[in-house]
Amino acid sequence: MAMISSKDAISLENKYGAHNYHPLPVVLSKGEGVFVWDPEGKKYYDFLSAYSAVNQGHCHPKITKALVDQASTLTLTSRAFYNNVLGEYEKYITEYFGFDKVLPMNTGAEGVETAIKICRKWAYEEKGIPENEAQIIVCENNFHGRTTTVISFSNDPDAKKNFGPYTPGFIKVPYNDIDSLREALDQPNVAGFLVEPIQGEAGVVVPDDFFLAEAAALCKKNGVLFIADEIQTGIARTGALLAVCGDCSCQGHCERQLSYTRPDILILGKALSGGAYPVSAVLADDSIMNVIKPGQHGSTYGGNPLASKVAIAALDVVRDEHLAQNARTLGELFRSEMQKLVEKFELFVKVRGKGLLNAVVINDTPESDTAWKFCVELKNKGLLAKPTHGNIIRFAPPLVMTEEQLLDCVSIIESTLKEFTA
Ligand code: IF1
Repeated sequence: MAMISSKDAISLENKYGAHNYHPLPVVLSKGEGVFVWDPEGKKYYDFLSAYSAVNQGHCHPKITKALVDQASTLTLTSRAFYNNVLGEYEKYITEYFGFDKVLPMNTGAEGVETAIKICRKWAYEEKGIPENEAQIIVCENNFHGRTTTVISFSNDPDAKKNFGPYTPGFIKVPYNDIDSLREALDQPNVAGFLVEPIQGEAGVVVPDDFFLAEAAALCKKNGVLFIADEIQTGIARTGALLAVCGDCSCQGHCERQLSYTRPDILILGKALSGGAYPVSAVLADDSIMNVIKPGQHGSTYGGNPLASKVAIAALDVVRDEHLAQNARTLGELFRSEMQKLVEKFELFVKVRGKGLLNAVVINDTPESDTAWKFCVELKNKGLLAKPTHGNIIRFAPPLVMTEEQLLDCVSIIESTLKEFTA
């Protein structure tokens, strides 16, 4: 069968698919490393990385091999029975990140929901908070997924409106505001603090250097669980194995703990599988994880042999190819190149980010379509990126990018700026 054209692919989606997205007008039919192609054969740099799920690059051969080999052996047993891969994966990932136990799930939102349930159960059974009174502190402009409990504590009208009634039990504080957090922790029945180490969807908002460490210390002092949502910032994206690793670059197997803010509960997703299969994970020590007893939580696909083999391969690649180090080095180069464009062109107001999770603020209002139009021009020149909110463009290539490829992308961005008229 001849490959479908971009035009036909788009019209099929419009006719038969729910309109829950407004994609950039480009159709992808092949991916390899930092590149993707459309059905007409045009080649693009992928500067979104499927929202940081393909940190290892598209169709990484080692991950694909793990997927294919296991797919023709045993894909799913359910947890009604044991399988010969899950235990190996659980040992591997808990040693990799330094926690006693892992609860395997599939999507990021399921990981966040799982962490919320564990935190609440711990609060009632270990901390002695009265049942159904647990409060979890979250930050303004958070993004933790799209299930009804998670959007209950969103303040983004698009994510929240007309999906009520909402789940109670959440207290909102401004992001990167230690005083507000300290105040919120004085409220009764606080069980946990759920936070993105860098706010992705809010526009790659990087907190002050001390924020996460001080927040974790305040939580410890108040007997509240520090819950890090590293679904987007984790797996080497920000130039360390985890964003909470700060400047430490131990590439996993954390021995040095130089500037590491250890969460009580760590949530992973996206690049945990390198984009090959939905895999998420919640990690914690026994004193917390053991509140979950048989039959109290789970999922049909959670911890399946296919996901386990894919995740092992994906984490191997992160360590073996030193992706955190590469993200750190290339990220510094990218931000310094973008800063030159900020100084040279009115359209670029500011660049911010960490590692290869960066964003540029565009000189127009969040309601304008200038950022969108700029991304369409970038696409025409062979670079795919997408605005987050209105006037902020996220730039997040796969972490396997070379310096030469990065500089090629910088020149695409610069030539687009030269020719762009809003
Ligand atoms: C979309 C962006 C949004 C996440 C964090 C949990 C989840 C995500 C920090 C849930 C997912 C995705 C979802 C996708 C677009 C993308 C995203 F920030 F990455 F750009 F939406 F904010 N925690 N982020 O970033 O994980 O259930 O999706 O596996 O919904 O449009 P998921």
